[in-house]
Amino acid sequence: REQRMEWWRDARFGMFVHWGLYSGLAGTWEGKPVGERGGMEWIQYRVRADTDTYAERALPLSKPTENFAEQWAKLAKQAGCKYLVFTTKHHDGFALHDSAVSDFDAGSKLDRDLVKEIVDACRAEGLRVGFYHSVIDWHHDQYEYEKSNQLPHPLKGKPYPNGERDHAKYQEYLHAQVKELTTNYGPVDILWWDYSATDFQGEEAWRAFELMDLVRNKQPQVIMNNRLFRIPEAGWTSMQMTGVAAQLNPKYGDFVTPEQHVPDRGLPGVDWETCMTMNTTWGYSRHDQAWKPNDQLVHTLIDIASKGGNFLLNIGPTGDGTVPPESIEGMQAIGKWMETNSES
Ligand code: FUL
Repeated sequence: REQRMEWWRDARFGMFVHWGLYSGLAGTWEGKPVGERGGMEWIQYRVRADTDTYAERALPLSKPTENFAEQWAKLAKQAGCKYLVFTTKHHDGFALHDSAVSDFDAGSKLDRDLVKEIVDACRAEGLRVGFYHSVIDWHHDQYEYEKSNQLPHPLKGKPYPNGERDHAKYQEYLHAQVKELTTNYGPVDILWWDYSATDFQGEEAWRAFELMDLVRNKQPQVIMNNRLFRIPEAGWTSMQMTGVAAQLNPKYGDFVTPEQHVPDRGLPGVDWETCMTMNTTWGYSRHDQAWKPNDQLVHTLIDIASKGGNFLLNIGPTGDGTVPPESIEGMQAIGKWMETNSES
């Protein structure tokens, strides 16, 4: 473990990318803003749309340009990031790769393999690559929302449209897609799971240990976060982790992920990575203009690095993959600071 963590501990800074069908919708539903603030990658949930309606509206708006991936990778490189983590699938269930087990994927809907395009672009820039993969899946017809206790599903209170569900079938599907992702794209450096909400849910809801073994067998060097579990002894390592120092048992993952905040005194003895947005949403919204000033971003990086953590800073590109100008400027400001202050 010490050995495989080495590059990650040195890396300090990575770029997070949230891109999916929500990006095309841009925080807008039926011509109206869904809200000015907050995670617009959850827009399907926010408006309570079923998958067909959501996809029908989002798909025509979600078509990446030919060289979108190079732009992301170049930006990351320029900013001084050592790795890039992107959404292979978010909670809406749309897979960015060409999946043999799904027709709700980029292969079927866009005739593209976006995972391959992004991975290739990252490698060309010498970046390490991470897959954010949501175990929550609002689209799958056998996914039991009760298993991820945290959510009323988009059709809350209504019975499942097609009768009883068999969650084991969803688990098969989840494992099959993760197998594709860890088999067909060369080395995967990080598996960034998202997420479990209740204690010990990992096993029951996702067959989490088996899932981790599958990944570890295919990718012996991979580093995984611990979001397949929420376990008392690890603290609430996702979302709102407060000052409680997480005692991470390695069997639950390699690092913990404070979200949108920096632990006051760091987390001594634990590998951690703060992930953060530049405005208030992970997925693109044209309505969110609450951008953090560039110098604040630089200071956050310094703060995190001085406390021994990593910084995973998010961009939310538009439906065609374009990075918002404010995000480009923020990333470049960090890049400039790094250049001026690096030793070599
Ligand atoms: C959370 C998700 O629910 C958000 O949409 C986002 O992806 C964040 C990084 O993780 O758990």
